[in-house]
Amino acid sequence: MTTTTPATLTRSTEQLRRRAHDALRTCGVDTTTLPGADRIDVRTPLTGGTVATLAAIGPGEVEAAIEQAHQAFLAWRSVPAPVRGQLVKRLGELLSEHKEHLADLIGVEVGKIASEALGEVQEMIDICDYAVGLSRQLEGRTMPSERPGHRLMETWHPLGVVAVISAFNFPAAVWAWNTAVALVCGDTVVWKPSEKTPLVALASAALLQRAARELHAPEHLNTVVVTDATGAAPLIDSPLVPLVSATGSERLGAQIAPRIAARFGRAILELGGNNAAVVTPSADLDLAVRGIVFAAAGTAGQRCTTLRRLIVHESVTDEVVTRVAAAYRGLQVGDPFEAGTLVGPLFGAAAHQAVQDALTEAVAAGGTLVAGGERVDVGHDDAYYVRPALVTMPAQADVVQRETFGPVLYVLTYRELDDAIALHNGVPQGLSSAIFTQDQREAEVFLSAEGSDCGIVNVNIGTSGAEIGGAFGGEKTTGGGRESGSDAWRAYMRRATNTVNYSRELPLAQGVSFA
Ligand code: UN1
Repeated sequence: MTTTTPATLTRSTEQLRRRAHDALRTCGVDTTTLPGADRIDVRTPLTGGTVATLAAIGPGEVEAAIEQAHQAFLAWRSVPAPVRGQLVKRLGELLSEHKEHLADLIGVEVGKIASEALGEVQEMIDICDYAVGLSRQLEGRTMPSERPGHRLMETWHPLGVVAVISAFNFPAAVWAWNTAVALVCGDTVVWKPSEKTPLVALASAALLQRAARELHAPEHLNTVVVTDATGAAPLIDSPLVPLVSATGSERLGAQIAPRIAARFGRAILELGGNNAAVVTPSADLDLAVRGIVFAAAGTAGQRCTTLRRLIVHESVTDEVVTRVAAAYRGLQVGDPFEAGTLVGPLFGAAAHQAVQDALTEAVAAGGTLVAGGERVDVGHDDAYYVRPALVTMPAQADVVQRETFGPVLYVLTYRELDDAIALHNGVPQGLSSAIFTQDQREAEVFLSAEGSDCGIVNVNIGTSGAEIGGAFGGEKTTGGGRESGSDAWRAYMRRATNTVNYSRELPLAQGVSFA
């Protein structure tokens, strides 16, 4: 692809490095004190330059961290849940206080625009609020016993050490969803952030540590392990880790799920998405276009919930394509710290190559590149900025079946809603989905059992930007896990069914007599 719109980035790697280190120090992190010998360079996608060098740890140290977390669990599980909630309350306050510092780190490490980086931190604050309330609502049921003088009930107990494995694109919020809930549930956490984005992880963990110290909570409730896949092996394999909550690619899920299953561990998997929106003839197109552009081009297409497929009724396809293409041409691509920028960098050379390969494959399959796809030169060879791409496709193609983690939106057309739903569900993944319509029948069909097969099904909003109050996750190769709100907390606890006999008899269930 050709290069376009030279817009030299005035910010230097050195300025970004200083910005990151200031934020880290303010959050209480000393980056020189991590153990281990292997060094990891943290690069900013803004320039491609190195902003920090950290020590990586190996499997032995990860195992030690799990052991410490297990010891912490043995103390933490006996602290009353509402008291555990107080720790999460303090964490939420500290996150609010340091909102801008954390957002700065996300900006430097991931390349999110300021508003989205602040939004990610807000999501962390929101889940803390949610978890504080939850700490007084970890309720079990009481069911009628079939036997006289008996009570049948369920109690929920802390589970143990939770391994949280998070991806580069939400380097802090996904940890917070898991950890705020895990902590009030009485669990402890060992967190492996992407080794490419460990800085905001260290800062967030330092804030939690400060909260724990202030409230005299046990040590080692949450430990960050900066390590690679080899180092992280004990998180997958250790019997001291009853739950692994992992966010990443479908490939990652396929590697770790059988290992966790082999030891009868639990997994919450949040893997690939290939999210689609159906646009029907009755859709409010002003609203639909705004929703589509944010969902497809926001975060430079690097959310698991990013809109990747548009399934448009043939009567409105031309108009939708024209309007989305026009909106794409108006998007400011470049320095994410610059006011007005809506699309920051891709996360490195591999991400850029994946986008270019997908576009080549789409065109070879008969697709037409209507807008975008070209690299934007900002004066740094190792920084990869692209204009969001819009591609019309004559029919289904292999490339449309895959998640390409960048701003590529494929457009397919349909005639009957049933065909749209078949196209929609005809991919391996099942995370998020949307329909734009003003026809209640169409909306209800999409929401029904015969409609979208995804974990998130929206009407008249895009596929991304879910609130923390709902359960978050998806079906099929997305992995089936649920995190965040609603009753997702139950996965972080173990259930005990209790039958209590308060009579003087011993009636057996099912009327069995044994005498
Ligand atoms: C992710 O990309 O892994 O719904 C998480 C959203 C955000 C979370 C995305 N609340 O887009």
